[in-house]
Amino acid sequence: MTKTKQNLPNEALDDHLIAASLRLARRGLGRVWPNPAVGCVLVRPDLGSSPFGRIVGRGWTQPFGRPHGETEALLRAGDLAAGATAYVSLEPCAHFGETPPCAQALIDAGVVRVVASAPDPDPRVSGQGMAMLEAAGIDTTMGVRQDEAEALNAGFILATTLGRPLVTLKLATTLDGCIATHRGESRWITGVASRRRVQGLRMDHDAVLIGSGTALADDPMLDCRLEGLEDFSPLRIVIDSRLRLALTSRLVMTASARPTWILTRQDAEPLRAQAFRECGLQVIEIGADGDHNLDLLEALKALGERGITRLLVEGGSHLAASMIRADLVDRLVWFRSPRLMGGDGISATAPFGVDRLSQTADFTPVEHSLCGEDTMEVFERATSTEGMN
Ligand code: AOF
Ligand code: ZN
Repeated sequence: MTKTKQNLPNEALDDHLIAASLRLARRGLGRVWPNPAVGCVLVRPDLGSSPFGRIVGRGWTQPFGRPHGETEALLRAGDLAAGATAYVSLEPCAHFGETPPCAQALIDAGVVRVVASAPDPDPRVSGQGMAMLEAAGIDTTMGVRQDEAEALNAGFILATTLGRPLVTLKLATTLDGCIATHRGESRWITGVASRRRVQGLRMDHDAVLIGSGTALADDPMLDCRLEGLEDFSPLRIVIDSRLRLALTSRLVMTASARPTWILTRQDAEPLRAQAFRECGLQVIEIGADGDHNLDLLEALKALGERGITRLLVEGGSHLAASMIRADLVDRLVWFRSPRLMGGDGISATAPFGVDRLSQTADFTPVEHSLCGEDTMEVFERATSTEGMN
C-alpha cells in the first residue's frame, strides 16, 4: 500500500505506531490497578517531515488508573489533535467515570481516525467505545498487534473475565532446584543481578504475595529498592491462615506507611486480627478447603474483587506447591544459580502428590536469558491443564 500524507490506513505505519503505544502502556504496569495500562499516540499525518507525519501527543495511564492514556495524550496535543489519528493499545472507554468517556474526548477533539490494538473486556466498554467512534463518523481499525496488547494486559483481562489476577510465581534456586540448605540457609542463592531483576519484577506487579512461613523465616520488606524507584513498591500480602505473623515483623511495623494485607481463615482469632488491623493491615477472611487450608481460588478472587490484576508470588515452597497444585500459576519466572546442593537441600516446591508422569504440572518456555552468572527462564502454563486437577 502506498502512503499519502492523509489519514489513510497503512499497515506498516499502523504497526509501528501501535508498537509505540504499547511501549508507553508498559510504563503503567503495576501502578494503575484496578485499571489496565494503556498507551496512546496522536499523530498528524499532514504535519512534519517524517513518513508518518508528526507525533503531537503521547500519553499513558497514570498511577492509580486515572487520568486515562487518551486524556493525557489529548492534553499534550491541545488544538493539534484536530485531524489526528489516535493509536491506542486498548479500545477507548465508553463510560462516565471521574471524567467523560475517552471515546467522546477523542470525538470532541476532532480526531479523524482511531487505530486500537485490543478490545476492552470491561462490560461498560466491550465494543461500545469503537461503536461510539464509528457513530461519530470516525474511521476505525481494530486488532493491530492484538496478541501483544492482550499479553500486556493479561492481568486486567483475567481480573475482568475470571475475577482473579494474573499469577506469576518467582523462584530463585540452585541448578538442582533448591531454595535453602537443610539448615535453612538461603541468603543468597542467586547473585546480585538476579536480585535486582526481582526488584524490577516487583515494580511491574500490583502486589507481592508470600506465605507466613517465609514471612517468619526471612522477615522481608518486599519492596523495590532500585535507586529512584522506591515509590514503585507493590502492595504486600501475606497468606497466614493462623495469623502467625509477628506483630514486631518489618512487614507489620511498616504497614501504616506501606499498604499490607493479610489473607486468613474466617475462624482466625478475632483479637489477633484486631491487633493487625490496629497496626494498619487489612485483614481479609477467606474460607477453608477440605483440608482446612485457605481456599486459594477464593483468596485470589478476593484480591481480584479489590482490584489486584497482577500478583507476584515469592515464596515459600508450600505456597508454591499449593498454587501449582491448584493450577493457579499462569507464569513462572525461575532464576537459577550455577551451583548444586544435592539431595540435602530444600526443594523449591513442597511435594504436590505426583505419582505418575501424567500428573506433572507442565509449562511452556517463553524466554531465557543470562542474569549475571545466573539464568532467568520464563514459562507460561501449558494450555492443557490435564493432570493437576
Ligand atoms: C481507556 N484508557 O487509559 C484506561 C482505560 O474507573 P475508571 O472510570 O477509570 O474506568 C476504568 C475502566 O476504564 C477500566 O475498567 C477499563 O475498562 C478502562 N480503562 N480505558 O480508554 C485508559 N485505563
Ligand atoms: Zn478512558
